[in-house]
Amino acid sequence: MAEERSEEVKLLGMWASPFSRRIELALTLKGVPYEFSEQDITNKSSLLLWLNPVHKMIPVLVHNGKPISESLVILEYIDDTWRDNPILPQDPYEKATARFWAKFVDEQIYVTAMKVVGKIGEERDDAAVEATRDLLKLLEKELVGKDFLGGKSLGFVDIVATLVAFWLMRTEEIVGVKIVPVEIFPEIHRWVKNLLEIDVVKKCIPPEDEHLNYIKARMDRLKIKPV
Ligand SMILES: N[C@@H](CCC(=O)N[C@@H](CS)C(=O)NCC(=O)O)C(=O)O
Repeated sequence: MAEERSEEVKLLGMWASPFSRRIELALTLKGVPYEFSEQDITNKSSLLLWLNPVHKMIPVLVHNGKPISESLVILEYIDDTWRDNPILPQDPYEKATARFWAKFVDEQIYVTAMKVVGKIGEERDDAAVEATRDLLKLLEKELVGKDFLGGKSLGFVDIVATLVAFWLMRTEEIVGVKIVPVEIFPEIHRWVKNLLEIDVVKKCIPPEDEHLNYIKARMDRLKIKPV
């Protein structure tokens, strides 16, 4: 009988972080057991600083003692290491396209939306609501005729864009403005419904009330006023 290799998979994360949640989603989708280590990002542990000395951020995945940082890099590592339920397409062009949209979500949508929700030392920027919508319109177009950004089933870009569905769209209530109104973004709303029909997704998103309280407390702490 083949001997089963014991693996250590540990995730340094934070329950309310969309970056951390996307890693939990990928691991759960692939059925990889892991240990979760909740981190206080306002008082970083020496373990986190040691494992991610460059960015000093969660998430960090530790696989058999080796740390991997940056959620997009971690997702690809997970897909390369545990081959069941692939999240990235095999075709090189489709794979490059998925990476392109994932970067767009993190480098454009998230960065712009943070100007609405606020970051330490930053004033809220009202024009950012419109700027965020302009970017979301590009994602809206990508969803026409598709159940998921990955096509017929949940894929890499969907996992990355859960940030829009379960962070950005949740903040609307607190920010006081509909950033993603259904009249302008019917495809995005249809996609969120599709996501919520997947048990693994439901299992891996932060509980709504606690999450809203967390975002609100953070905005209060940063003295960011609703729109
Ligand atoms: N580009 C990073 C972003 C991760 C990130 O923003 N993590 C936040 C929590 S949501 C963090 O650790 N913040 C601590 C800090 O900024 O010092 C990734 O994709 O992993």
